[in-house]
Order: sequence, then C-alpha cells, then structure tokens
Amino acid sequence: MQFSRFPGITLALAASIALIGCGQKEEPKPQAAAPAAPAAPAPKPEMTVKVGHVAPMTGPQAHLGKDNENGAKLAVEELNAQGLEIGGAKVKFELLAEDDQADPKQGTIVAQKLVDAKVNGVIGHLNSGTTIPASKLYADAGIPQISPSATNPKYTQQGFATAFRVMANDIQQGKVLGEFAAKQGMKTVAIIDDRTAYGQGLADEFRKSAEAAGLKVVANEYTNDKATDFKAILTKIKSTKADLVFYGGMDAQGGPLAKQMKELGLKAKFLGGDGVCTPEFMKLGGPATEGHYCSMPGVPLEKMAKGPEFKDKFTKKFNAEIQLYAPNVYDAVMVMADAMKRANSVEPAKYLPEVGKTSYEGVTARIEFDEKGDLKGGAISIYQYQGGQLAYVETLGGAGVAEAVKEAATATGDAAKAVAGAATEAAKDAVKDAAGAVKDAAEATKAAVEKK
Ligand code: ABU
Repeated sequence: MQFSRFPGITLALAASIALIGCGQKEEPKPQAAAPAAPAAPAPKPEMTVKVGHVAPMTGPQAHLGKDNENGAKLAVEELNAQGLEIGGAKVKFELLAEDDQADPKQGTIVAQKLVDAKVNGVIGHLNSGTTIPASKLYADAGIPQISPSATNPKYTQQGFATAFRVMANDIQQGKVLGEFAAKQGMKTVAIIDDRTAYGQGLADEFRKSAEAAGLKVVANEYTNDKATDFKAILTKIKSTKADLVFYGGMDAQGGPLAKQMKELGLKAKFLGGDGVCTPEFMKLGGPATEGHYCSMPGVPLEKMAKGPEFKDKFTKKFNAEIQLYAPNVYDAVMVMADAMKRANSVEPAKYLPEVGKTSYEGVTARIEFDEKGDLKGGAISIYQYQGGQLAYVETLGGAGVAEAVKEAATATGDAAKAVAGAATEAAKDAVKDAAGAVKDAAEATKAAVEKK
C-alpha cells in the first residue's frame, strides 16, 4: 500500500496541510515516539557442503554410472528440501560429479581433482578398480569416502580410517555363489574373469568356495572390460563340457558372453555376480539369458520397508528403471549427511568418527559398519533371469535377513495374539448368551409351573 508519493511527507503532515487549507490553525502536538520495530533476527549463515561423486559416465559402464549419479542427485535434492542446519548454519548440499571411465588411472586423476576442490566427502567410486587407488588420496587428505558398490575386499583392508562401503564384499558374495552352484547340482565349472579388481577378485573367491563345495574347475579363462567377442574362449570351454560358466565381470561383457554361449551351442548354465545382475545384461544377451543366475548384495528392494517408495520416486523422477546401485548410492549420501548431523559439523575431521558409529535405517539395509568400514551383516541374494525380469530365488546370510525374519515372526506372534484375543472375546460372549438363555428358560419354566 502506498501512502505518499513523497516518502518525506508523513500522514500527520498531510493532515496539517488539510486543516490549514480549511482556515483552522493547528496547535502543534507533541509527537509520540514511534515504537521501535522488533529487531529482525540475524539471518542464519549459509554453507555449501560439497559432495564428490565418481562413477564411469562414459564407456561401456556409462548406464551404471548414470544410475549411480541419479541416486546421488535424488538424495541431495531431498536433503536440500529438508532445510538442514548444521553447526548453526543453513546447509546446501552440492554434488561435484566426476567421470572416471572405470579406469584406475583416470580414477586417481579425478580423485585428486576432488581433493583439490576440498570436498567434504566422496561417494564412490563405482568400480573396485578405481575405488582402491583413489582411496589412498582421500585417506591422505582425511576425506571420508563411502563406496556404494565397490565390492573387492581390499578396499577396506588397507587400514584407511576414511574408507567405508554400504554393501557386502566379494568374500561374502563369492562364497555364496560357490555354495549356490553346488546346491544346484553343478559338478564342473569353467571360470572367466575380466582381469579387473572386481572381476578377478570375485572369480577367485568363487573358485575357493566352489572347490570347497566339491566342484571341479575345468577351465580358467580371461578377457577384459572392453571386450565384445568371446568366441575363442567359449570354444575352448565348450570342449570341457562344463556344467557351469562362471563370469567375474560386468554386464557390458556378460550379456554378449551369454548370447555367444547360446550361439556356440554351450549347454552350460551361466552364473555371475552383481556386475551382471542388471536389466542391461538381459537387453544385451536377449533370450540367451533365460534361466541363468546372478547374485546381488542385499535383499530385493521390494522386501525392504522403504524399497517400493524409493523405486517409485526414482522411476518417476528420472523416467528410468533402476539399473543396479542407485539405492545404495542414495543410502551412502544419506549416511554421510546423518554423520554430519550427529557431529554437528561438515568438517571431515569432525564428522569422520561419526561415520564409523552409523546406525542408519536405509533403503537397502540397516547400515552399520565394522571396524574396517565394511557393512555389518551384509546379505547376498540370488536371482534368475526369467522373461526379461530378475526373479528372486533366495537370500543368504546377513543381519538384514535375520531382522526381516524377526519382524515376520513378531508380526505372526501379534496376529496369533489377536486371534486368541478375538477367540476369548467370542467365547465370553457365547457364555454370556448361554447364561442369558438358561435364565430365560428358567423363567419360562417357573411361569409354566405357576400357570399350572
Ligand atoms: N560390485 C561390482 C561392480 C563394482 C566393482 O566392485 O567393481
């Protein structure tokens, strides 16, 4: 509302001018001092929290890198919407996203870039082959690092206080895969790996477990994470008549490998780890993937309390299905923010100890870390490729499973109690009704006797 065109002329002065205009003299009146306006609270200082994110955004694994980055974007957007205050300042999370091309050398180059940018923390990298060399740079700079997906055990075995991961490692995954192969009645296996830290590491763990479970390894073959033609090694494997082909590597190679197995007429089943447990594997391998198996750390998203909601949010926001690790990346960002909140500081040295004390109910699991920075009680689930979908087979190990079983048991117990309670109430009503009927009958008898 505008009272005067001339800001210097007050309403009182305007009224005086009006009275003078009417021939009246106006006695000057003492002006009451205007009450002082309450002092506006000082605005909260604002602070930007820089979260580094690294994954391959180009090359054969770009679809997985995008999936990871989207998981991080979703978490950052939600944190910013919460309007968090940490250490007395309003914080705004900012994602500094880098592409390491799944290449160990490039991984250290972008890690140094993030260290130089003084990021408050790092989520990544996606691959073990990049995460492990980069972890030394973050450790030297004291920057907390949470990998959502690097599963090679070495990452957390180096003794870096800054290194954490939010999924089970390949010692656990390889063991489960070897035992699963034996349970499926497999007697002989040919093992192929892509010579990356992940592929080779998982194949080694699988080999130990499979042999311990009684399988005979009839071939060991190698490829790389850029290969597209596997016919030479598959031809050698065909001659072994192996029951099973185990592949340690990612979906970009696993899909074509499964397709070429069928083209060459191999009868063996295919089994792989999380790197091939993706929609992309089925897209690349087509119908040749039908009936084969893979594993994934954790329990299926549908079985987690917050899983379906996350899936819905993610697919709506990005108009894309989850490829693999987006929920783990989302959890990793939330775990980092949770530690900052508890420390009431975003300074790496101050909130790092809180990361280790995390107990956070995430989308993928209850996240708690052991002394090395590994997820406590990580579960592994087995899936079968069926009609272009990943059909859940079973989950092995992990506190998550124990907790889910406990919750189910509690729910069953509660339901049983409710049934018993209802039965008791019904019984009480029946007794009451019967008593009423007895009383009525007695009264009717008495009346009949009296009438006689
Ligand atoms: N966990 C499989 C893919 C990422 C990696 O460890 O290299």
